[in-house]
Amino acid sequence: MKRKPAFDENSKNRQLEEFRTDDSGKDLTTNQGLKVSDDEHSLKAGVRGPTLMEDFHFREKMTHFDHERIPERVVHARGYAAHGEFEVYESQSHLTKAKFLSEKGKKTPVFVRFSTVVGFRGSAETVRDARGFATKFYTEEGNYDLVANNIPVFFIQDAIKFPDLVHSIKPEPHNEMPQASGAHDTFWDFVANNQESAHMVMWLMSDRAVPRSFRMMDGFGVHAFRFINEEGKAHLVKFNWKSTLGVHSLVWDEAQKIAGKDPDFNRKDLYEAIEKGDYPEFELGVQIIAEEDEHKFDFDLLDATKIWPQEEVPIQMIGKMTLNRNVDNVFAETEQVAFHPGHVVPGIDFSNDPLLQGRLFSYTDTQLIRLGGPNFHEIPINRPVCPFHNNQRDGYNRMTINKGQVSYHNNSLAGNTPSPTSEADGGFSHYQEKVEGRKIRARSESFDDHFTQAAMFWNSMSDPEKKHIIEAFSFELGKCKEISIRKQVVDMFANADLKMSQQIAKNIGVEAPMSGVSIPEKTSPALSQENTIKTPMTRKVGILLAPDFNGEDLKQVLDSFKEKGVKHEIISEMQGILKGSDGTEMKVDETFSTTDPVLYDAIYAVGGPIINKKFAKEGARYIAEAFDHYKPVGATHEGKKWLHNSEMRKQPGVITGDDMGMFTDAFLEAIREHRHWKRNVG
Ligand code: HDD
Repeated sequence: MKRKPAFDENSKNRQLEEFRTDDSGKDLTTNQGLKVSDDEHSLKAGVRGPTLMEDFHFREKMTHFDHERIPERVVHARGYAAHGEFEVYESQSHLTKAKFLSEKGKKTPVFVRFSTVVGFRGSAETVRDARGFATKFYTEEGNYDLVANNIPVFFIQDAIKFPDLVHSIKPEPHNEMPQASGAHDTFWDFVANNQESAHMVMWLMSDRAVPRSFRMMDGFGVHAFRFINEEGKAHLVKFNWKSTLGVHSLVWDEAQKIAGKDPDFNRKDLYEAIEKGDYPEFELGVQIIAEEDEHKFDFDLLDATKIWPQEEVPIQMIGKMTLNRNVDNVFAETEQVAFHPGHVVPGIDFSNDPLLQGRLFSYTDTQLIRLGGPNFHEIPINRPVCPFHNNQRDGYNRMTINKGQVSYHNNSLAGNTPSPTSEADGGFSHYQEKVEGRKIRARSESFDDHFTQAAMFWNSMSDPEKKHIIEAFSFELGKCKEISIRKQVVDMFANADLKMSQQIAKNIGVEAPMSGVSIPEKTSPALSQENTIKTPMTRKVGILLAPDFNGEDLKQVLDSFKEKGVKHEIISEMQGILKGSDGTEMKVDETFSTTDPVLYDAIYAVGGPIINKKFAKEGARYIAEAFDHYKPVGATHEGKKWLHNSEMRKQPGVITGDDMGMFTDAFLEAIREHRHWKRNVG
């Protein structure tokens, strides 16, 4: 695939260029620069004799290889990243003095890493899990990291419980199973016995936890942060990334099958979209609450298990991020990037959210073991684009050659430099919030309500979304061996919705709860994916094509696809070129053995007059599977024969027809809809 020219004239890209190296076309050397004459054979005493210790080339090559791996991230090990830029719509200087937000049209280079949370580095990507959405802004005032997830709340309220949460959801220690999944006893035992998790678990059981694409999910900074403007006025702020493609998901059966058919499904989607120039875009929205309004809500703003419903606290869009360049080397960039919610710039500060406060310790600490010492900020991907100077020295892998005698403060030998900068001149100064209290290990009572927003989430879902949540709970709890755990969980979620928990109880064979706490009925329509942006842009259609197809008609459909930004792949029985009845030639992209209906957003069956039994069987399978996953199904020409029966043709999102103009319009509309939940899937 040919790489498109991307925006490359930005400060981070220029900096990275200094570190790039291209080995192709060069002489093979050792790391000492010595040209190597043979890379095939170790040095031996005789052709059949033992290898000699003297073979420095062998030793160097093997030693390097033996040390190629580093510890994977303790969470978010499986991830994929891309470069891009962020552009501000209007100056936000009334809210924050952060320079990268203070000028209309200002562009800042960014690096974004998406991830699953639970699975190991090699695990499948379409598992049920939260997704990480971490962004590093390389600003002129230093790196600002917005380390977000695609779910706006978290499992726990206090960071001290993070190791417990993660121990419970990771594979169980005695048998290291299951991989990349919460569907096991210890996780649900944790949930039932730590009921602050209720709201997050509702999200985790929803379609949000099986995103169709990293490009089609939102991101949330979760905590309340602070914006501080030049006058020193503070506002509490929550950050929201909104995908311009909307929020779309897989269905669970499909997600599980993709995990086997293409464990790289999400990264491939991101990589290919960027290579094709379909740059993913996310708008950055902020929710702002004046400090004096902190106590005006029926939830605590410092509680990370609560959203600020956008109907109550509207989201103001302040800029857009475009991801437009893939990495050159996944290890050097994606694996070595080190995010930290504590990487802030003047104008952005923390709240006292106890989850955030604990995170401020954990992230640097984890990089010390993962990246091998305190100099990870010197790794090219982590370097700020502005200069950095201080008296820190030495340590493993120090790259900088600090000149001079002085590495302490205060000093006279270097004129007391490097010297601090006053706040007025851009030095970071912590917001002087007045705090008082006793030292105490306790949580505010205002953190006690665990179910109002869990119930609000449920109440805000459409019927298909509710059905999926019940199915997800039933799957996950059905995998728990301990009946007592199943029972504790349904009793717990009776507090979110009694009928929901009764249905789950029935599905998993435990006694249904008879009552839950009574909660004021609230909804937030923005939570339902039914109300998301819908567009056919970048959707991928699998086209089933056989020899002697109608070339003219196909061309008409493909032209309309192109116009609407819909992608396609030609699927047939064998690789090579297919000839249409009018001589049109189409290259086959995939065969029935190299791809699968679960890997497409829609299936379009065209066929051709000459079809053998195997083709007909596969055609019917592709259609049936797409149909069962509520995807758009289009069929024209001989392709119509593979629709099971006339009943199927009447179902929503199943488009057939002989008038290609009408067919294409209807099919594109069906693709735009994403899934057709009203379909009768038997
Ligand atoms: Fe975390 C990684 C997001 C709570 C401790 N976290 C990590 C990543 C993301 C998040 C996106 C991957 C970054 C990357 O791609 O390299 N984490 C969150 C969000 C949280 C959250 C949105 C709740 C609001 N995390 C959280 C807590 C703690 C941690 C409460 C510990 C007190 N997180 C870590 C970590 C990781 C991490 C162990 C593992 C790898 C890393 O940091 O660099 O330090």
